[in-house]
Amino acid sequence: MKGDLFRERMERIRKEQEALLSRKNEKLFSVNGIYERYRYPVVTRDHVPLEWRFDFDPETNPRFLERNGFNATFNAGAVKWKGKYLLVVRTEGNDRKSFFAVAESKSGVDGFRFRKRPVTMPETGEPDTNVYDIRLTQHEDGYLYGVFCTERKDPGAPPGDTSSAVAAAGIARTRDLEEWERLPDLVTYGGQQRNVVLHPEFIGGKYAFYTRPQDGFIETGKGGGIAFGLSDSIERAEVKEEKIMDPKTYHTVYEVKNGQGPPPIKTGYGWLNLAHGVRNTAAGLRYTLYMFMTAPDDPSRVIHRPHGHFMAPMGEERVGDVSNVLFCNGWIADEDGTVYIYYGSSDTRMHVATSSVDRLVDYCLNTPEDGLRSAASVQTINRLIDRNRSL
Ligand code: M1P
Repeated sequence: MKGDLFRERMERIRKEQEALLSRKNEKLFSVNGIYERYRYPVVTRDHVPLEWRFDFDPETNPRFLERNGFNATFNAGAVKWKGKYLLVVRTEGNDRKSFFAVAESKSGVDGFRFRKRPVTMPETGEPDTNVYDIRLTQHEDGYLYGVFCTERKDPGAPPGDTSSAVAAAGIARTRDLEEWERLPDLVTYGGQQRNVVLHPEFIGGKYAFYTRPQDGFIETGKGGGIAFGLSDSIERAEVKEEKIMDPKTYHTVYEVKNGQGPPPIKTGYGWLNLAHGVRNTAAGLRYTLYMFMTAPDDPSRVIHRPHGHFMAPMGEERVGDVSNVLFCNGWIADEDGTVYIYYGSSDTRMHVATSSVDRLVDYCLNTPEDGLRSAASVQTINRLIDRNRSL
């Protein structure tokens, strides 16, 4: 009897997961024309391999119960690797701990399957409590780098405070996406760090980082804004000076805080940057994605700043563990100019949208800037109407 239960449940769960993993995705028509969303998320917690979740021994698990549950799969770094689209997914267990796990696909829009085991990320002398939100950079020095947030309990927290944490940028590198070499965490002097990204090229012979100095774990305080800084070394990375290149700004989509997304994409017009901006609302924080372009010869100088959000949560994206959040730390620019934008929704699941380098350049060059006042927005609309009426 018990053997039947084991077999029935196992077969059903395996079959349902296989149907999910082999489901084709469908590109949706886009009214704005700038990018296309897809019908289904590309990685969800239901994609996590059954071997990581169930004890397959009928003796020790006769009811085929899940032993190790997963809560969410989101905020993935991305890279094209040996012809496949790879996501290094923030995979979060029911125990709240997240770790990195590689999921690969041949198409980039469906068929993502996790590798056999999660990434074993080495630690420094100061163990990480939680690691997340990795940005992958194929650096011109020949390594693939992962820069991620490492979170540890705040040693200065008063007794009874079991929540305060300290965030810093962990750095690791690999040549094969199997074995990772952990390097010392990035040293900065502007407070805590999340959303740190390594620029793919040397700048004046130095490693360049996008940082986000902030006073506390959640609040940026007098910090905030995407900053840029240089380091002589990557083995002992240290940014002595962080220059704010994209400040948080009153009454924009990045009024409360912002953070660089994936490493920027190089184009003939400048570097395409994708970031997240955060504003406050009566319903809590709202995270949207926005873009800007930096100068070809100086990635710390913003030359085009389209107004408002580029993508905001829609439909089921709006709801999850932390609702009303879009977050992107991975995109892939393919050889044919297609750009795969991988984004997490509401700290719960991963999606893809596709665009092209040309369309994203067009968006950055031709979307009006934020005039920072309602009257300026009306003027912008009237200019467009006037042009259209003169046609
Ligand atoms: O919960 C929303 C996001 O919050 C943090 O981002 P930021 O540091 O910009 O506030 C991160 O924890 C991120 O993973 C999360 O999606």
